[in-house]
Amino acid sequence: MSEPASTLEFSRHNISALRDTVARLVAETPVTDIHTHLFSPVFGDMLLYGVDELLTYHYLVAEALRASSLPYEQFWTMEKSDQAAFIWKTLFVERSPVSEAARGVVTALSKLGAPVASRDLESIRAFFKDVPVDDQVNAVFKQANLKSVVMTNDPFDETERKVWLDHYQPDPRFLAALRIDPLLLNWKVTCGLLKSWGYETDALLSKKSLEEVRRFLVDWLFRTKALYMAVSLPPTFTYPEESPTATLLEQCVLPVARDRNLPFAMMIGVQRAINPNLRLAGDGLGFANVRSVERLCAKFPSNRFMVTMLSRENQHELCVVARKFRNLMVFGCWWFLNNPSLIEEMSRMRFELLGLSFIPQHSDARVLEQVIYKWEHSRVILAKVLTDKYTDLVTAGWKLTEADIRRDVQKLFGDNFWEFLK
Ligand code: FIX
Ligand code: ZN
Repeated sequence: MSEPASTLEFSRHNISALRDTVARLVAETPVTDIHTHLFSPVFGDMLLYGVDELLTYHYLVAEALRASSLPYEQFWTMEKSDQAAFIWKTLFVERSPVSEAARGVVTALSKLGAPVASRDLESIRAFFKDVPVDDQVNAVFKQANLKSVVMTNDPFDETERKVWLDHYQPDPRFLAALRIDPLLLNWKVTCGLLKSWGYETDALLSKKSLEEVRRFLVDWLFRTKALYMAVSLPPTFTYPEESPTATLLEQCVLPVARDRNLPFAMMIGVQRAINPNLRLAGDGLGFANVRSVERLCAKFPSNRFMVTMLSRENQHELCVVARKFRNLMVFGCWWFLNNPSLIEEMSRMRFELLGLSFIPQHSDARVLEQVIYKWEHSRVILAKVLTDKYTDLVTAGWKLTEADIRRDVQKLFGDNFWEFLK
């Protein structure tokens, strides 16, 4: 029998009780993590986990190579375990791991009970040795208090494609999203690939070609049961424009999304490979054009758009556009914004402009154990900001109950997402 909801009412006279209740409910409420690069165990080695994967996360690769004079090429010739040892030495032994990604490793390892205070990588490795992947998934999901995660599923990735075609088995903890960057951003190459898979496509985007792209999308949405389609777009993304991207968006992606009642997620602002020597760690960001988002929301009112942007300077304008278009759901503090100072700034602005009608965070986790720190760190900040907003509210004379807070947090941590999918 679950505890009856507390009848405790909050006012300006019991703010400390309010703070404690918000912190407890934010910690207790399971999360649907709507964008990750995790994979269910059926995808085999595509699911990254363990301390060496945590240490060789591309965020830490960039930070470690910046803090050292090791030649890039020498790093890339190292075995992963040697790369991890180099990063541990550089960022955790020779200096304090104060960056968000480095502190995250400490949080994740500590929460799982690993001897991180020893600063001894070998004893940390020993702690995780031979832990079965399913046990690790269970332990991590429990520790992070996750209901489910949404994967990033790329039908153009040969390894992943094979799993979907040969032996995929659903796992309710790992839901799918269909990622279509190569279709939208590299049509010249992708049209040949689709043709090799039996779709009658050509470079000129003929009527038949567009029909076949729609068939491809329907095939893969059916195969993956994807909750949404997604793309990561450069800062230069503009709509409308005369381009294969705009044509494919208008003629294929958005019509199929409408027909299948699916949102389309746009992650806008990544400047790929500004330092190619860093490989996956070499991406940067740029200020993007929010008017393009506005125009898509206005022109396609029957489509729903989930949008996150990478530049801090785009955030306020994006919130204002979201105020005007209820088919726009703002989500997450993406990548270089996933730092306490910016999560706090963005969340305050979003509560003040959008109330509770946004999705405050996603993890973007690439390594299983990262969800522990990405959600632990964000929950602390969201609880702090939400407490401040509730304090302002009760100070203005509103009466707030625990049931109100529970409802609001459930919206932020999953209900807003699931409602937006309906
Ligand atoms: O496009 C994306 O999904 C980005 O999140 C990734 O490309 C990026 O490497 C990442 O994982 C950022 O957190
Ligand atoms: Zn991502």
